[in-house]
Amino acid sequence: MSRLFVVSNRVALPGAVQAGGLAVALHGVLKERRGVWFGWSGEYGDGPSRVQIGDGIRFCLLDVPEDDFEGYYHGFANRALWPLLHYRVDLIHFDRGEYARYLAVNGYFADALARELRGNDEVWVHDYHFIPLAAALRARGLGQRIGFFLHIPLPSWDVLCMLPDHREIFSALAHYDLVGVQTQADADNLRRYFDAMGIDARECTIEAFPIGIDAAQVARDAVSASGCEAVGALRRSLEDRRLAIGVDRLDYSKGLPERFQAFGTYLDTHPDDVGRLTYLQIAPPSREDVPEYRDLREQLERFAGHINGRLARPDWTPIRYVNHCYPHHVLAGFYRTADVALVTPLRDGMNLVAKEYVAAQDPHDPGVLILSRFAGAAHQLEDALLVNPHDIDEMAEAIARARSMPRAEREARWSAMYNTLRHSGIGAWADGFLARLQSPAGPVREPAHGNHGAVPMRALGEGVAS
Ligand code: GDG
Repeated sequence: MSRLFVVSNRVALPGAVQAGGLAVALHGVLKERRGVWFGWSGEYGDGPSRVQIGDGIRFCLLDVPEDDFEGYYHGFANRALWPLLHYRVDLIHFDRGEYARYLAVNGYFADALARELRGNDEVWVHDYHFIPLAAALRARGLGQRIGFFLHIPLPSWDVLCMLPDHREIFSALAHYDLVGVQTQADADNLRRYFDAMGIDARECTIEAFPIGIDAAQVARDAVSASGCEAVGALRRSLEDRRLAIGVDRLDYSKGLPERFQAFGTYLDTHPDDVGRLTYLQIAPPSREDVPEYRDLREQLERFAGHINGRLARPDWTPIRYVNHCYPHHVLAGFYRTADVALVTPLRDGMNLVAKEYVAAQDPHDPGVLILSRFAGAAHQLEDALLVNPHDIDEMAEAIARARSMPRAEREARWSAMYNTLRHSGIGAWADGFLARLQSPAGPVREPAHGNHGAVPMRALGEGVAS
């Protein structure tokens, strides 16, 4: 039986507090397939990989030298690729030294994987941290089937071209047997990029696999969370006021400053709701070592302070801005408490919060989802109130519409969306991707040394960490 290897920047060890739907789904397929999960150990160093076994899964944890990790993770992955792939070309910080470290880290992972892979094992690589990994494995003579899933957007080809050395970077994707993306539009964008650049990607299947959630589990959590202290405390604190909620990592792709402004505009234009509608924004900090994230945090503190200072009353604060992280089941209870969800990223691969909010609602009195047109989820949740997150007035009007929406309309919209979620769950997503990886549409790749483009094998750190 072939084994499955999953590679991601971080692994979800059994019992991790924050284990979400994706971790649960990957644990499921790894257990079934005698799987191995590769990822960074969280430690700096250059020793051999450490193996840990738990929940029937073998975890291979790699230490990475600190300088390499800085260049790879805080540098190229999160200051060049992340903004580029989210259309924030104004925020791209490209540094060839950091790019070299990104390639070197991919080389370390390729060396460690090459020591383990046998026969018809399969590899499933996750996200933008590992774009060149298949090319690095091919350079080491490995012909196994390798799939890649990009969790974040894939912009149009001319945006990709704005990154220096883009051809070298993105042609590496053609070394995968299967590239999965979140939406059909993302798949079209990659195909067009390959065409425009003249990259031979005939052996690479490109397909959309929209990631889902375990909707029934979220619904159960939302009901049982009523007994949870944090949810009870939130409900008591609201008294008879209504709640709007946002839950996002503190990231500039999530459109938080625009959302805060839209809430302020809504209160300015709907004074009846001043003192009656509270907006809870949960925003745990992320990537705090990246300067753009520190700037965003300061900006949001100013915006929240300004709106609260202008509109708060002695007994009411319009925006409750919380930089803490909550476990999934508590979030499910918060979602169910809220009459309105504000999910307005400027760009998002999918956005699982939108789906979780829908799944957590009371079917007999559901809340209203306000959703950015530029989240992958908007391609599936067409019955949300879809908005342009750059249009503050449109978002404010959507809040007004949500607040006055009759129950029958809320129910009809909710049941259409919940139905979609039930038929596109996280388990089906993983199974669909792996089934496609096993039976590709295109020709089968010759083992070893296929070179599809301009990725220099030297740069991929061949043999760097033997
Ligand atoms: C990337 C892409 C794509 C748990 N506690 C907290 C919290 N969680 C969970 C949420 C949700 C997940 O984190 C956040 O997922 P999103 O999809 O909303 O966003 P990203 O983190 O940017 O994820 C995205 C996803 O990968 C999967 O492919 O959908 O487009 O960017 O499950 O329940 N989230 C927050 N606070 C908590 O306390 N913010």
